[in-house]
Amino acid sequence: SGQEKINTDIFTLTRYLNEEQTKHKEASGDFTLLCHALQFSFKSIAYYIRRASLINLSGLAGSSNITGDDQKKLDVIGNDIFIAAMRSSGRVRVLVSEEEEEAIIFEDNPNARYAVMCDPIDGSSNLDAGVAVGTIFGIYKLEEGAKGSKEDLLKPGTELVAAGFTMYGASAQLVLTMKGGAVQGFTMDNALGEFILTHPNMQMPKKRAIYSCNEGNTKYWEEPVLEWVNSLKQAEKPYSARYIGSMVADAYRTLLYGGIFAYPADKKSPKGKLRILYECAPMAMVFEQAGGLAVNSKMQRMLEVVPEGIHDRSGIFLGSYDEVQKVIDIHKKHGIGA
Ligand code: P6P
Repeated sequence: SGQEKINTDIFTLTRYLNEEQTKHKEASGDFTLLCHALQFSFKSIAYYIRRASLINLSGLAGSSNITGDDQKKLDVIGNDIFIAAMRSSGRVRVLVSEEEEEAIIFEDNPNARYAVMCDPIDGSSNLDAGVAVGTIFGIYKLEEGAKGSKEDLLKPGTELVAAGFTMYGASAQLVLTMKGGAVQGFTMDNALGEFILTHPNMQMPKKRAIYSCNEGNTKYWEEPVLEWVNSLKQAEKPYSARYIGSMVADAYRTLLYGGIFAYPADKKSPKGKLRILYECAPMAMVFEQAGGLAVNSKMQRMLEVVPEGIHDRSGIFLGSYDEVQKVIDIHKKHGIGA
């Protein structure tokens, strides 16, 4: 009939989560309900971010969180939305948020079996400039009867049951992966109010001449990092530099196009800047399951790093397999790493 073929078999996140559950006969459905609450929090945060400039939410909230960052009103709202969604899901026992000094234990969910780590609005310093920011999350399953103690929280990323992020860009993009599963990319359809599967089974390019790091820190970098960056600049075909300064935006571009994102530990930040539990580990899980690599500044596999505190930081190199391997090889020459 010449009429363009319209895809009527729309695959929503809701359908994906329900179908995933049927693959696990023993599933109680708790994880599915938790993910529906997650999905709602992303939609709600996206709404406020879209309206921020209109209703002047983008100004300072006049308070600051424990990491000393100036807290934007949206940070506070994003955090409150996320806490409310996790609490009301009834499936979360304990929540670690970048905005909360202590873990939040939901005493009204005594039998809940999940711990959620999150950075409700990562990159928020860019909000006033309209730069894409995002929510990063990781989900751990707790032992029976766990109370959300420190031991329950200080886990390696290898124990994550799911992880991902939502980038609030031109449209809201959600990237989600479950243990041992594929990396699935969804795009928010604002008309339907649904996340639609647009990037099934994401696999990263094995290499790509794009590097992403803040070269304003060059003065503080260790020798292997300096050698690595210079090798990219002096390559026969020099690399392109792309740095947005919002981890979720830099990570999403790296996941799609390939290349490498780096925030090395350096003389100014010896432990690195990005946080293990709700920035480095969730991103490392996504990137590994999309065929990439993620290591810290000691060239240890990022997913095997165990934090000593819930806000511990780490250096990180995150990207295409061959690009991260280059970093590992150079560090090896300097006696660092395996
Ligand atoms: P810098 C944003 O504040 C953030 O936590 C990440 O989203 C981003 O990757 C990084 O810090 C940017 O840090 O030092 O380059 O401004």
